[in-house]
Amino acid sequence: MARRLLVLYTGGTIGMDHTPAGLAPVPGLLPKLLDRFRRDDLTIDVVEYPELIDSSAITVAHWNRLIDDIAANYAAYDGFVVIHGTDTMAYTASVLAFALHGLNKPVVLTGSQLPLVHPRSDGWSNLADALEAAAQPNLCEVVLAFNRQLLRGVTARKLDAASFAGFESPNAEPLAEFGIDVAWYRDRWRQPRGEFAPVRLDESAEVLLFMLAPGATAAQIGRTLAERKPAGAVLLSYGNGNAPADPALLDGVRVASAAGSLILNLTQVVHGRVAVGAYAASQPLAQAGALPGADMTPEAAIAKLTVLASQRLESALARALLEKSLVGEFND
Ligand code: ASN
Repeated sequence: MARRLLVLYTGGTIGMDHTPAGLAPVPGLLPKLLDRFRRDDLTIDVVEYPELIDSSAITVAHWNRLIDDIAANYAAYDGFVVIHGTDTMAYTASVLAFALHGLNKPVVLTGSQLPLVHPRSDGWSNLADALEAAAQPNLCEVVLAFNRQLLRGVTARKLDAASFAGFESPNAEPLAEFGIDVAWYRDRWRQPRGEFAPVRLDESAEVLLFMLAPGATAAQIGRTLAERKPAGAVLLSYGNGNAPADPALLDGVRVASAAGSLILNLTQVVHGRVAVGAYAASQPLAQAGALPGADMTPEAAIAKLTVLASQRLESALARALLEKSLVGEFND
């Protein structure tokens, strides 16, 4: 029987064309171009979103629409392809991975660096690989198909805006590589867990991202944390999770944590992990209440905090879940 795939088209460069203001999405263009992929063993339905966006404009409301569309069509399809701009694709992939509890089918995000209408577009191969992955019977996670690689959504980052190799998983291996033959690394794929039970996001939950820098930044981060007491915050510290023992920073982490804020300490370095205790300079943040985020990507951390905050869990449970790998976000 033919595999049934649903393509949700949200926007991005892949379906753009030149307009007087620069590249912009053109309604109707991409669904027509997708005709090229029709074949007997695949049924492909396409939903073009009413407002096609450059993914830099993505909001929590857009994420809820994707979650709702996948949930509403979950039983009717074998796999899903989300066509998305590259700028925030890693964030959306991460949000879907944490929100789609018990996912038992592939959800594959893709897009391109050059539009399909460009003669050298990378979009054709990305789409071909995404459709191939979405038709895999034993893939039950959110992944990203790009530049002939299949990456786990929660480990992928946009690291290059100037080449076709837009995405990498800095701390993880790919789940497949597409060549003349496809190398499906099935031993790296996650096993299905539990019943499908998607979580809708709380659009009012405040989740913030801060990056440390020498100078006035540390104290400013502390003051903002103390004032806002956000539902969640990611702090990109140095190296293996080190930070200055700045009294305003530590006080902000302490005050916000005591008020229930979930604060994750991640490193601003692309490769490697937060390891509390590797350096003495990692201890004060931990003692003030920040939890170590290991080698999670910042995108995955924002997504995990957004989904946990939306579930309104008791604080001890939320903190325990933050320290556990839920969908492959930690890599050792
Ligand atoms: N600005 C575009 C977007 O994220 C970039 C792309 O898709 N290559 O929508």
